[in-house]
Amino acid sequence: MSYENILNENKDGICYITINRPKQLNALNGATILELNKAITKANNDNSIRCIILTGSEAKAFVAGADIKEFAAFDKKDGENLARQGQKLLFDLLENATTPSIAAINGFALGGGLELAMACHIRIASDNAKMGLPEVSLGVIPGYGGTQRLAHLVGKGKAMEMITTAGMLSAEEAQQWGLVNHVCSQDELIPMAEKIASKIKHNSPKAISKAIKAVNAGFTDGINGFEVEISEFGSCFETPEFIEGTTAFMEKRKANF
Ligand code: DAK
Repeated sequence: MSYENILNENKDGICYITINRPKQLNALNGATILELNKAITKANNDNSIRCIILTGSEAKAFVAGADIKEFAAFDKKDGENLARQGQKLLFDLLENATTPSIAAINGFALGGGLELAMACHIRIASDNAKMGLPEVSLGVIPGYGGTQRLAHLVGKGKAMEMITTAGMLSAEEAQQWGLVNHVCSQDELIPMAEKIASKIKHNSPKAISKAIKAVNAGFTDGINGFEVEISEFGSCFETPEFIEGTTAFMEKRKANF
């Protein structure tokens, strides 16, 4: 499949997706959201893919936000439609994907860009990265899940400060706040993501997908995460991967999932 706004490569069980609109600092327009939807859906349906690494092509930017030039002329209805469509097509898709994803934040992750990183399961950042939700400085609020996911990740008080001040965090501050798991140099960013992915690759994909579902359930209104955990835990016992995992342990060898 050919794309205009992203680069996509599969290698050794990892799907690399690189947002590639360097002249606009990788700002997310509607076309890019659709291409990301296609690439993520394809990776998620491919059993040979064990992890998705999402990054930006521009040394300076992961994604500098939603494309301001595109949404500048929107009215109330367009705004609501795009928020609903975008959340479904990209942000919820990523968060609920059965394949784990790592956001490798290589520069500015602002607005929709930070929202995209927050929809990934794991976030790491290079030391030049800058993160923020500057929407209120433009007269809007975060519309791709940012008001919810930021509070889940850093807590309500810090989320309120970040959103109302429209300020940016350095990579180091983002790590202190719990927004990213690791910080490294720019050169080390993709190797570090690959190192995490290679650990993921050794584990049962079925169990990982069930664990993602159970963790997410705890952050979903009206769903009891503990109940989902019980049911997903039980369903593991029906999987060939459970048999392989436990057999390998007893035979003192590495499991082959
Ligand atoms: N959209 C479109 N173009 C962008 C862009 C963006 N978000 N960010 C940067 N660019 C473009 C610039 O316009 C410039 O293009 P030319 O003018 O050269 O044609 C080019 O990228 C390089 O940018 P700069 O010259 O500004 O580069 P600097 O290094 O000087 O500054 C910067 C880097 C990241 C600090 C600066 O570019 C900047 O402040 N960018 C805007 C950051 C921002 O406010 N992002 C938007 C956050 S609000 C919605 C859902 C969600 C959202 C909106 C609607 N609906 C459901 C409707 C989300 C909104 C946001 O993301």
